[in-house]
Amino acid sequence: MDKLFSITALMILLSANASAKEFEKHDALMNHGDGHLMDMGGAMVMGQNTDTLPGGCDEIAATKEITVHAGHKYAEKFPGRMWAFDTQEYKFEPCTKLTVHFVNDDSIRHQWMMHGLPKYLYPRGMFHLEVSGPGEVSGTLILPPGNQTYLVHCDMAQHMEKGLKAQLKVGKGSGDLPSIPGITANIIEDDYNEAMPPPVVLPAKAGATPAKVAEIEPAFISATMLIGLVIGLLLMPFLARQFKGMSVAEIVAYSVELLGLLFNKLSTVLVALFKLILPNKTKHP
Ligand SMILES: [Cu+2]
Repeated sequence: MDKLFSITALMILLSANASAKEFEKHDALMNHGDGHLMDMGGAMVMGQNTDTLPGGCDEIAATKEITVHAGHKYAEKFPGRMWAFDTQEYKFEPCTKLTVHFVNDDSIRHQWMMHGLPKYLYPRGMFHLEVSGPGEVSGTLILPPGNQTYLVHCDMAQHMEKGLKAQLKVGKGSGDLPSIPGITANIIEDDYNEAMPPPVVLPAKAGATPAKVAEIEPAFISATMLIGLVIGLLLMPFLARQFKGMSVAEIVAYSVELLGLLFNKLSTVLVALFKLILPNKTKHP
């Protein structure tokens, strides 16, 4: 019993510890070469470059340091967004040596990932900072020359789409990227009006006929019923003539006789039809 109690207590302690992960400053990363640094605590730096000048830079134009936060709380001011960086736009002089201190304020994994850098200097054109759970990691790069806007985002599934997107302008930049929270319109705009949104009209393919909207028929008129009605209407004058001067009993008797005759004729026709359609095996040699 004592053993069971201590095991339970240990489990409670462990789970409490797991749910409230403490903020971790990842400042002792292992250097794996080629600007790739990481530790066992879920922190990573890729594309670190502290000293190689990108082509077209004669010297380091400026040395800057920024602290960037990522977290759910920064998305509260952006309707429909789940996560955001605390800043959505950064501007720097070309050839700036930039150190980014990336702080993850959430208990999940986030990244500050920059794209489109020269590939001869940055593996796959990326500079990448990553922290799992609350913590901080720092990395340094040297920005290229020229006026260019670079995408910064978190590459975890759906994190960018849900708001973790920013732009970094070197020099004058090269325009704005879409769907930057608070800066540019979303590519797919959400509608928060109470009224029903208008139906989505997809652009028609070349040569395709416009899709017809199916007309909903009243359910009480079925095809079978319609056929019955037509037959009834056609037979009415004939039946009216036949039934003239007959009693109800006579009408019923005559009708039954007529129906029997009709079924006989119908079955004869059907048999003949089947004989025509079905292959006669006996005729084969
Ligand atoms: Cu993320």
